[in-house]
Amino acid sequence: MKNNSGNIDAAGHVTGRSTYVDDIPVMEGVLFVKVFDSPNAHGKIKSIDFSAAEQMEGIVKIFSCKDVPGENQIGGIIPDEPLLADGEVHFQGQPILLIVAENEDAAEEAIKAIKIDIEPLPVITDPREAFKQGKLLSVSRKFVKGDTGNAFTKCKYIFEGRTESGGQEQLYLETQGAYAYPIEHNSVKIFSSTQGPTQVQRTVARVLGLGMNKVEVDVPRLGGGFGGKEDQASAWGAMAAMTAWILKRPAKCIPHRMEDMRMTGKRNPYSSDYKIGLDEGYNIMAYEATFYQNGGAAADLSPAILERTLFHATNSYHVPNVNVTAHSCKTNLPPNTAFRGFGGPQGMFVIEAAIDHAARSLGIDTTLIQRKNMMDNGDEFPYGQIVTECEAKHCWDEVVNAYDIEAIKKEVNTFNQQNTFHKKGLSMMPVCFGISFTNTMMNQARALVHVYSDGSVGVSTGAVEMGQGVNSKMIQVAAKCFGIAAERIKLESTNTTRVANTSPSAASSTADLNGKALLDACDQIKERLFSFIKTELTGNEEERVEIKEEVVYINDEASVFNWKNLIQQAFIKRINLSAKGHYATPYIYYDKTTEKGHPFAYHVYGTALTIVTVDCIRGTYEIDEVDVVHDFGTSINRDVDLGQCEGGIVQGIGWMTMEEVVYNENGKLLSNALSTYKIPDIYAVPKKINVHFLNTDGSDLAIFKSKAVGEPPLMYGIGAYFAIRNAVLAFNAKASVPYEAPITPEKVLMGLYGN
Ligand code: LUZ
Ligand code: MOS
Repeated sequence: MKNNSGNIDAAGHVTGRSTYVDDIPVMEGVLFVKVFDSPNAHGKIKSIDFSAAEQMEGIVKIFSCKDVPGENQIGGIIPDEPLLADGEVHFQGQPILLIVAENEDAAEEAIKAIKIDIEPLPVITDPREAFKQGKLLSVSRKFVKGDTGNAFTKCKYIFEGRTESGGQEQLYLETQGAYAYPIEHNSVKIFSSTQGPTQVQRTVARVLGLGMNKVEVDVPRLGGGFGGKEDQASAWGAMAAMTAWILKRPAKCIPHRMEDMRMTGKRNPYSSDYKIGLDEGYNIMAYEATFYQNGGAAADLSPAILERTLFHATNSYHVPNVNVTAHSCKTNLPPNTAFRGFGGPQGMFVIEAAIDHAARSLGIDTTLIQRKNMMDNGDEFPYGQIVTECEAKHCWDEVVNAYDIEAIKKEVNTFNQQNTFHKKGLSMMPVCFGISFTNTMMNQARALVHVYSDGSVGVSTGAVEMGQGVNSKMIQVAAKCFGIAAERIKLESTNTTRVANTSPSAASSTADLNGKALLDACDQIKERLFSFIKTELTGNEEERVEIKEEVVYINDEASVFNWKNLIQQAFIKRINLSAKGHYATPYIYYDKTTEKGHPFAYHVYGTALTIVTVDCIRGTYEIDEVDVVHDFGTSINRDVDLGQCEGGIVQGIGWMTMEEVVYNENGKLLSNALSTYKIPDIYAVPKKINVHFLNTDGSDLAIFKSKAVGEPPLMYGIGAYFAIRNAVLAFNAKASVPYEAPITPEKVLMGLYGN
């Protein structure tokens, strides 16, 4: 890895040497834990008989909710979710029993011998139906700015409609899982595939009735998280830990792909109503929306996701009058959860649909309304934060210029005139995404740095490496601060004993929060070293000291000291070479009673132009090109940032086009394997992705002004939906294509040949 680019993990990944939870050598006597999960989506457990199963060969123990030593509760935000079902089941796939066996095959055989009698209760899968019946997971929320009622009376044009957006399976390459073993003093150590080591620690402590200090969680790295392991890794950690702690043997709990897909929650589907009002100049004067979030059977992170939907309900637009409401609806599906974007994409899809609806009805270009209403510095978000360092128009205009959109529009029109059975469509998708956890408390981080006496450096932070390249960025932060080579620095695993009370690696904020905490730790050590040089080595307090490429410069002149011998000298003189850093994002606050405040450190901006071709005989489509101008600030690692951008775009396109999560009316997941749930493969990705780095400084609240990049690019994928829809309408101008995502080839065909 160079000091300013590349990914430290790349070689390990391509050679198969990177270590994941299931690669950790296990101790002798390791037990395997399998979950017996509910076959019904809603019902009362009348009886359950596992006596025969428990007698089978290789079975060590079967645990039910009665065996949970502490609290049978894993709900993170709201305590509404048992670890093991107690009396009732609320979704298919809900864990009921833990089968502990000497090997996995034995556990699988035993599961077949379990008899359960469940009295069925009514199953709800639709969020609007749940809302009608008053089944809500948390309090509803409403953001209000101005007065929409009054504004609508003055609007020349008003459009109302409804949208649907589907779920999305995180489909991390590595499934959920944990490996745990008992340690002395009644404690337990867990290796977990989690974005939130502290979440796992807290949940295990609660389930075992222990202090958090008796639970150590270690995370080597993840084969992807995408939000699916922000909260939902805790159950698997608790199952492994409970087994290990009670039976005093090591235990592993790692579901297979189909078990993972069946038992874990996904991106929240949304059903939404909108009303948009424009004046005669096409200025958006008022916007109202009601969001019905399909939360599933327990709150999980849905209340926080709901909030972010409202924060991003107006995307990159300045709207003077806004009234948006969101309901988190309780259904009999696995608890839905975080997924890259965290409710933001769901909110943005609705206003983009509303604008498209208006433009189509008025017979004007959608881009005209979009550009005309783009926000700028000094505008106020509906939640009270004032827009600053705004790059919305810059990104948009640079797409228009750099990729020559007028020429592309002409090409598309010419193509559509010359071709009967292939049609092209294009769309512009602006994105404005707020960076910070919306829960102010979570915007804090810590780091621990040891400089060893030989000059090598060990770094621990709360950041979890899940393929996003955060370890590379952390090494860069330490290398840059100390002025030393990246090779000198080792990034340790993420561990709750070394760095406590961590926020999950989420909200695109991991590099900012942990990077700034790390910088604080490195700065402390550097200060001690510099003052040591001035007082002990040169005796001159006034001197200017710097370390560049491992050489110590005094008043801009190279000295006899380099990093290595400086550290040796400092150690001999008993200088403290370790430091703990802390960071808490300044300025941010939020008042939930007024729904106003300044929740975000800064915003990330960008715009994507998407061009597609639809095969009007087969209903299939190809993404020809996605051209992006993205606001990275001053990127510290262009390789990693570009990878995040491309990956986000493809994942967003998958959500909007081919990824279709299907449950039947009994709450059974039908898209339950890789054969029935399709994500973009190498043939489905855009033929070209161009990413243009906007030329800007970036925010001081971003680590070295390198802006957060994890989630914002996902929302460029929304553009694919509208580009495909536009191509369908180019074939059949009377087509009825409801604003329902994903726009699968089936839906395209219905649009092409419907009335
Ligand atoms: N997780 C969370 C998130 O707890 N709060 C957030 O605001 C958030 N945003 C994006 C992704 N995960
Ligand atoms: Mo997330 S959706 O775990 O940042």
